[in-house]
Formats: sequence, C-alpha cells, structure tokens
Amino acid sequence: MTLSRRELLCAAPLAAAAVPLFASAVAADSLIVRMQEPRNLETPLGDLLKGGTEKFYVRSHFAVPSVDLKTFKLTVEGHVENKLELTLDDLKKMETVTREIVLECAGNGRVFLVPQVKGLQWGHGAVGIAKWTGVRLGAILERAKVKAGAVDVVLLGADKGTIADPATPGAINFDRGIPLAKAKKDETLIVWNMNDEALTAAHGAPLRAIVGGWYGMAAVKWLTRIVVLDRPHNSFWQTFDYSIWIRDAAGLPQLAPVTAIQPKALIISLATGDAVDAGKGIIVSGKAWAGENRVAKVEFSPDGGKSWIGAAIRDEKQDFGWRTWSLVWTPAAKGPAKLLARCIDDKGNTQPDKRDPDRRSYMINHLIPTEVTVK
Ligand SMILES: Nc1nc2c(c(=O)[nH]1)N[C@H]1C(S)=C(S)[C@@H](COP(=O)(O)O)O[C@H]1N2
Ligand SMILES: [Mo]
Repeated sequence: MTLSRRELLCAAPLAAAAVPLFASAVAADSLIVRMQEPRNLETPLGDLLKGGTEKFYVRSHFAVPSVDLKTFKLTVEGHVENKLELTLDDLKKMETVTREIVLECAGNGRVFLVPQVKGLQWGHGAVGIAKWTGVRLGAILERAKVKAGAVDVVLLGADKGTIADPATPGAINFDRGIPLAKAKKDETLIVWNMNDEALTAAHGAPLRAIVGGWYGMAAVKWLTRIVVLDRPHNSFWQTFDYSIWIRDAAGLPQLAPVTAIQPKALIISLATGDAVDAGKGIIVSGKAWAGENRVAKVEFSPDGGKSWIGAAIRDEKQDFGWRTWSLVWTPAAKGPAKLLARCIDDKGNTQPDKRDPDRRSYMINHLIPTEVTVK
C-alpha cells in the first residue's frame, strides 16, 4: 500500500523521537499527537472550522494493516443465501452514494472527565465531517440475500493485535456488529472515497464503513469481511470496550454497546485561556451536531449557565452532518467568565449539565465550560 503525503510527513517525527514528547505534541501536519504508535491524532480546535482530510482526527487501536490492492476482496458470509467476494471494481459498479457525515469518537472530550479515566485523553477535537462516497451496506446485503432471523451484521477490519487489560484471547481483529435494521438504513455506507479522494491508509484504505449518526467505533476501517449473525455479536469491542451501563425496566444495570452520537454544541472561536475585551462585541461561533437527530436550537451562556442566549444557526444540509452557529457577545464584567454552549435536537434532547457515570468513559456531551478572562 502506498503512503499518502500526510503519512510520509507523519513518519518524520518518529525518526526524530529523541525529542521529548509532550502530552499535546504537535505533528508535522499540525494534528495533536495523542499516541505515536498506533497513530492517534486529534484535530486542533480552530481547525474544526476549516475541515478537510489533512486535518481529520485519526483513531486507530492497532498498526495500519497492509491490504494488498491487487488481491483485495470484501467477503460477505454467515447467515446469507449468497456468500459474496467483491472486488473494489465490483463495488464501484453498484449504485454509488455521496453523503456528508460527522464522525465523532465515543471518547471525544475524555480529558475533561473528573475524576480522570483510562483511555486516550482527547480534548474536543476527536470529531470531524467529511464527504464520503461508496455504496449502501443495505445494497450489499440485498445481493447476499440475508436469511430470515438475521440479527447483527459484523464488520471486520484487517487490523489486529493483542490487548493486555482486559486480556484478549490472543490477537483479535477490530470489529463491530451493527443491528440489521441500522445496517440497512440509507446512512450506513461502505466507502472508498473521503472528500472526493481515495481513502488514505490512516482512514481505512481501501474500504471502510460509515454508520451515519453513530459514534466512530462503528465506522470500521480496513474493512475486509462482513459476517451476518443470527444472534447479537458480543466481541471485545462492544462489551469490554465501547459499552455503557443502561438501566432496564426493572432498574437492573445492563451493559449495552455504545451507539448513537449525543447532541453537542462546541465553542470553536474561543478556547480556554483566551482573553476578551470588556464592552466590545465579538462573534462567538462553533459547530453543533445531533447524531441521528437534527439540530433544532443552539444556546450560549456567558455566565456558566445562569442565563442563555439563542444563537443563529446557518441553514446547512444537516442529516448526519453538523451546523455552524454564531452570535454576538459583548462581555460586560471584567474577570473570569465560564462560557457554555448547548445543542437541543428536534426530539427535544439536550446536553446534560452533569456527567452520567453510567456512560463509563464514553459519550461525553455534558456541558464543559470554555474559561476565558474579560479584560
Ligand atoms: N479497523 C478499525 N476500524 C476502526 C478503528 C480501528 O482501530 N480499527 N477505530 C474506530 C474508532 S474508535 C473511530 S473513532 C474511527 C476513527 O476514524 P478515523 O481514524 O478515520 O477518524 O474509526 C473506527 N474504525
Ligand atoms: Mo473512537
């Protein structure tokens, strides 16, 4: 597999690894390095407004696998009438779909959790939007003729490795089971292009899944195998990892896989530590997204949640995408100010004030202040 320009650039700092690495060391391509190898990179806050593949966060559990393009085939097997082996050309001959979809890591914002939890310490930037081109997973499943009684569609990546804590049964592949109903939805895609160019190695070349409205763990990269099951999939990646506690009807805590992205509004034009002038109006802006729902409203608080002001939302295409919001704020009293933004979706869901520990180390969308100084 050939390395993209970005990966070549990324390789350079590794060679110079004698330089001490700080928690937020910045790579040659100015993404924030959260882990050197496997490579895990965060988009700096300000770059979220710009977008583009070069600045898109990278979250990988294992080293990038080598996938031979000449022999590449996607196999579809399990609870199906027709076992399939599809080449990239086979896929490209099917009806193609292009959609703008937000990808957010379920651990985005983890550095703000108190007390601290294990896992990569993402700030706000393990999120991004891209234009993805591929085919509907549903169309592939139609060809494979899924048998009655199918439950989960398991997507497997070519990457594999061993995890020590909790110990895996030797080397395991990254994978994720998608319930059949979600797998068939129009927003669940198997893609080969990101922003009109072939996927880069870091983002899953030659083929990956995009599950619109769901956190990133479902968007399996380096996809080589699909297995349809007649029961729920219970792999490492949706039990030990990427799972939360939910309370069943009897109030019993049950472990459930992380699924839909929760509503979130992010302040992007200001960051914690910034200073603003008293009495001078400034534009405060950011992005808001709501997973499987639509952004209905964004509100801003200049005083830690005592008062809220409605923001203007740009009328962009938004199913599974994000929207730009902004407002003019004139800081009054001098001193520290806790700024908050919150998103309300079209189903009336909003962001919680406090962290729910049942979510373990995932789905972080409680209100996190941007702390500035008014001078
Ligand atoms: N095969 C494979 N797919 C994967 C992962 C992985 O480690 N291996 N990480 C997942 C997680 S947790 C996220 S958030 C997204 C990140 O996609 P990106 O690196 O293109 O931003 O990929 C998902 N798909
Ligand atoms: Mo993730």
